[in-house]
Amino acid sequence: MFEPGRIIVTGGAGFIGSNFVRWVVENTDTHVTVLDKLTYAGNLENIAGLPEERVTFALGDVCDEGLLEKLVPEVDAVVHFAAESHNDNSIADSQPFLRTNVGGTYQLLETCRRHGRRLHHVSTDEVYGDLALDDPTRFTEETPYRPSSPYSSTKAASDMLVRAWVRTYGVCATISNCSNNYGPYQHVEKFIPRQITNLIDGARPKLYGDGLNVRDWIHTEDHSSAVWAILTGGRPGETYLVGADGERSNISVLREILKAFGMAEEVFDWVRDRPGHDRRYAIDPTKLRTELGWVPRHTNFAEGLAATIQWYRDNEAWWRPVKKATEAKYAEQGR
Ligand code: NAD
Ligand code: TDX
Repeated sequence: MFEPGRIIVTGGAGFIGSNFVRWVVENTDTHVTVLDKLTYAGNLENIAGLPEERVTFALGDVCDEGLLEKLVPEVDAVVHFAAESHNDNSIADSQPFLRTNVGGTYQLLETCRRHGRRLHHVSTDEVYGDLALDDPTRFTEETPYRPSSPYSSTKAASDMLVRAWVRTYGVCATISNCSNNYGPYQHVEKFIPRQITNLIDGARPKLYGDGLNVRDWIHTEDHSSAVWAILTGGRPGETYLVGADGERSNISVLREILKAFGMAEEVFDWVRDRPGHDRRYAIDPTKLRTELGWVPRHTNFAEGLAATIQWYRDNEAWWRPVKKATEAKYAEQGR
């Protein structure tokens, strides 16, 4: 068992990173240094109120070699969430995705190599491309990489760098590839928060294409416990898939949200499909469950969704400042 006293969490002011930081503070004694550039997706509010003796904030870029040289030697491990994370943005402008997702992971690997520090690299199931709706199989750790979007191709590239640095330089690293997260603090550009906040605003939800695309939903708190299990108990050099058997079509998720708002199920707009839109993602989490004994806690999607809707109702001050600009960007894309 690896028991880190101090870790860096890159991207710890973003959606999943901040939920992970909160999980670490609540469930362990480990000290966290959040390293975050505070892009449009980062928000210090996400980690506000956490005890100062447990969490330190460092404003900076994962591509900044000099900064990593200062921070990394002071900790036992780095948990790497920082990324450009939104597919639609990657289609509009892929450059920041190449820079942060590929270049940032490279700098971290090099720094961890020089100082013999452990790295956990957080990645996505999107590196495996998509499955047909009627395909009985799910992604496993053996599925070949077949990314479709600029975003997923940069995440695939970053995974490949990690694997190469493990094999060639013996860097002590693990990788997790997780399915779609939902929960509090998710940016309103993403599917579930966008529809919830549209409805709060009296605007119509927007569904891409035919709405039959399937995503495999996991509550972000279950992703946090999985990352901790892999960081502390995973075998160096190994990849673990993270998922909670949460496959649902977009239209069925949207109908659940509409129902929660007491709206009729056809009150939404069909909008232009995303170019290259992946059809279906599905994770087989057997390795994580059997090897590390991980089990998800949020297995009732309806309950998790209801709590998430309530969170957006209660925290309008958190999302309101970015809602208008997010919708303006979508309007430009015809979505
Ligand atoms: P997010 O966009 O909400 O947050 C990203 C964070 O990284 C922000 O705080 C941002 O400021 C920071 N960041 C961006 N570029 C940076 C840079 N160059 N240097 C330092 N910080 C930088 O993303 P998220 O949805 O929380 O995703 C976090 C990680 O999890 C990503 O690596 C993503 O690929 C992965 N992931 C996400 C999902 C999902 O459903 N959202 C699923 C599987 C994997
Ligand atoms: O308004 C919308 N309407 C709609 O139908 C939006 C924003 C999305 N969609 C569809 C597209 C997808 O099929 O909903 C699905 C989910 O979309 P996103 O929230 O953009 O997520 P996705 O593209 O599936 O990627 C997410 O999961 C994997 C994260 O953003 C990635 O960071 C992660 O790697």
